[in-house]
Amino acid sequence: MTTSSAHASPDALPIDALIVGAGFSGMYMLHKLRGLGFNATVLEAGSGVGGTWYWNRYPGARVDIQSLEYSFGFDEGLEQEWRWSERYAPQAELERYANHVADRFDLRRDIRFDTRVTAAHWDDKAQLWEIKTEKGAHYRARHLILATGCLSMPTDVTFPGIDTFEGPIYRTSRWPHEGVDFTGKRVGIIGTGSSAIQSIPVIAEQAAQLTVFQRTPNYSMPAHNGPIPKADMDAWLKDPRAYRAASKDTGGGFQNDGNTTTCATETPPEEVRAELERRWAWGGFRILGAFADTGVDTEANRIVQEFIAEKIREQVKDPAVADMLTPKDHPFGTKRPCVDTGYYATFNRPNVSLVDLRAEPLVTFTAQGITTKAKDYEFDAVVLATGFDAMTGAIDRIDLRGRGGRRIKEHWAEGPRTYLGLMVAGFPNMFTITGPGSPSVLTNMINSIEQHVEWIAECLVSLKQHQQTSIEASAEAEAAWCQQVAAAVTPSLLPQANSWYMGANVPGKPRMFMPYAGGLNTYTEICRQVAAKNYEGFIIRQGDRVLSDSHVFTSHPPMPDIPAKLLPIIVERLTAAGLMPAAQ
Ligand code: NA7
Repeated sequence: MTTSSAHASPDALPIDALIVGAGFSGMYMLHKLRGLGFNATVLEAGSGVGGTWYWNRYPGARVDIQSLEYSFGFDEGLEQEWRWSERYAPQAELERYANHVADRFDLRRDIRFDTRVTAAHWDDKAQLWEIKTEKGAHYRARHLILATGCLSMPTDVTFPGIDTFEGPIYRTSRWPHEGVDFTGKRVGIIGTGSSAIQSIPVIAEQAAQLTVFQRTPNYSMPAHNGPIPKADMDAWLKDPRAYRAASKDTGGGFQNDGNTTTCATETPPEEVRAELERRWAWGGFRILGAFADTGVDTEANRIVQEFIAEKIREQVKDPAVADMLTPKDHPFGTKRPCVDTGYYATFNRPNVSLVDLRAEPLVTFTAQGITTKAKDYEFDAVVLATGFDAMTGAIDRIDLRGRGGRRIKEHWAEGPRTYLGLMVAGFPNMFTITGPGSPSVLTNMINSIEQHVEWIAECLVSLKQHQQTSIEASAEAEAAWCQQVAAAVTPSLLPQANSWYMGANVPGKPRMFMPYAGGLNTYTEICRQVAAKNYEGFIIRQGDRVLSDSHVFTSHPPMPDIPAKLLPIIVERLTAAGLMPAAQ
């Protein structure tokens, strides 16, 4: 291993780590490794840093976790010199923040922009990864770190006749850098997920006419964006370290006033109502944590569903439109809820209309617009807000081969299998940051990223100190972890929705709940235990020689406190899924 931070170039001597992606995870990974004396290079497909916040520059794009917490905590100087302008920072501010981080830590000299990785093959003889880029460059690295993002690869969704449309078609996730002026234009938008829900109110203010094509309505809560709440700002200013520690010590990786003891179904209705109102008024995700049973018990969940349906009716004047906007096919919180600014009220505007694609399916694009079973619509421009091949999409598209040439796509044919969401059996020295099997998208991503980066860095230091050349998840530990991932989600209502968490939005993608639903705090403790037990469940080698081959995974999270009412439901679901031995 080399210890200098020398400028790495293609075809040069092997580097310690090749990092794919210069979003928040790739940037912090680079900074962390450099500080520990490793040399690392980042390859980034885009022309700038920021990942999600580089690509998703559609109108209205902003973060849905309060910026005070959705920001790096690894450097106190950085923390002190940056002030967010509002509760939920817009994309441009987040991109500025990413650039500020890159400048402050002089990251760019080790990032190659406009460089897409197309292949990475493990060379068992050399104990190295051989990496190729779209432009034909070639790198060799001891470790391959996939910082490729969970929502970075748009789905391949297309529509009949789409090429015949004569106007421009914009994808929210690939928005032009120069922006788009919709003034006076007739615009159609397909999709009503988070990207659409954020962009619709902004596009509606500009466009002459906006037609929203909805297949499935989503739950959305008001952001109530504005200045950072005084109580949060004061707590943070008093002791940023303590504030961050408190955020990290939660299931979601952010402070959400989560209630883990009181059940909505055991609380007087007027008190339930008051609590939901209080959280709705606070805004964002806070309503998710109102009661301990809404994520598990159908009846409790229905109380929140009805509360939100009422809020939609209050905001949307036309009862038929309000009804169309009300979700009916999935429990609240089983798809990632949206956080909006004026979404529902936008449908009161005379220039906005809603089309229910279930009632009148889209038949084809035409030169002038879109034809549904009911009508021809004419547009000057169309926006596709149709989502992502989440969690595995960016990894799947790399020709990734591990030991014996085994392809990742083969290994993941029935769904992504990992150990701790960090490593994959048969793919030595390859790490995923916020990969499938880790809490990632169910949490504040930045806190999850910091935890992963720090765990990986510590692991690389340990290998170096002991002159070990490779680490790899054992197949047994991977299988055991997959069981824990399944066991963490099965008691909840989460598997009941056709969500991107389940891979359900991509035709042919295996159905499997991909993130770990046991909570960031629990997960962090498991990862800590695994490392402390000499990397339990990992096979560590020095060249061909196996130095440590713990195949087992014995670390278990502490049992959370669960209200007694929920225990029978949980046991029944785990038993039905074969994840708990049936009672004798
Ligand atoms: P989402 O949440 O996956 O939303 C995609 C939307 O596009 C959703 O409403 C889909 O309807 C719709 N869609 C997808 N394909 C089609 C077709 N073929 N026809 C009609 N409508 C379609 O992606 P976003 O980018 O909005 O948000 C992703 C995450 O980013 C979000 O959860 C936040 O965490 C941030 P469907 O529901 O499939 O019927």
